[in-house]
Amino acid sequence: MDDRTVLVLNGPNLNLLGEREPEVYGHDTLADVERLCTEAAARYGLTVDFRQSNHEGTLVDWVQEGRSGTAGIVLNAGGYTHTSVALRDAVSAARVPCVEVHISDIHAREEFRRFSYLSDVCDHHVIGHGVAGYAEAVDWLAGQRRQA
Ligand code: CA2
Repeated sequence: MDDRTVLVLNGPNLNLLGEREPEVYGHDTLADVERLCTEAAARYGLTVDFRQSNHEGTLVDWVQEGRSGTAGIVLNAGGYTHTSVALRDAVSAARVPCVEVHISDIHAREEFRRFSYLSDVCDHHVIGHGVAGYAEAVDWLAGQRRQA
């Protein structure tokens, strides 16, 4: 990875996207989301490193990997959003901008989804815009580079 790479990280169960709960998460698969991110990044001459894991420690390792020397991190931490101090600590150690993304509007769902351990350590948030929110996150990171 280098400073033209956007690291896009997806947490638990996001590999199931498009298979269940289309009324909440839509019909796109994670492969579709990767394509969306890659296309958005290409408009700015950026590349995407797109990953998914169901494991908290793996996500922590990946945030640490991308914490410097990249164009930034887009993070949909899935269920770990609402539980993980470890992921929060990893994000707070990042020296590159981090964007929290959620496909659904976590503030309009069950009470337990309303709190995010990541919200105040991320620099920007795209919540409830469907999978298009990932492309918006990439756009925002590209904008940050122009301002730097
Ligand atoms: O809205 C989001 O993007 C979430 O981060 C998705 C997580 C959920 O735990 C968060 O509260 C909000 C869950 C992703 C699970 O995705 C599934 C996709 C299809 C079928 C079942 C789960």
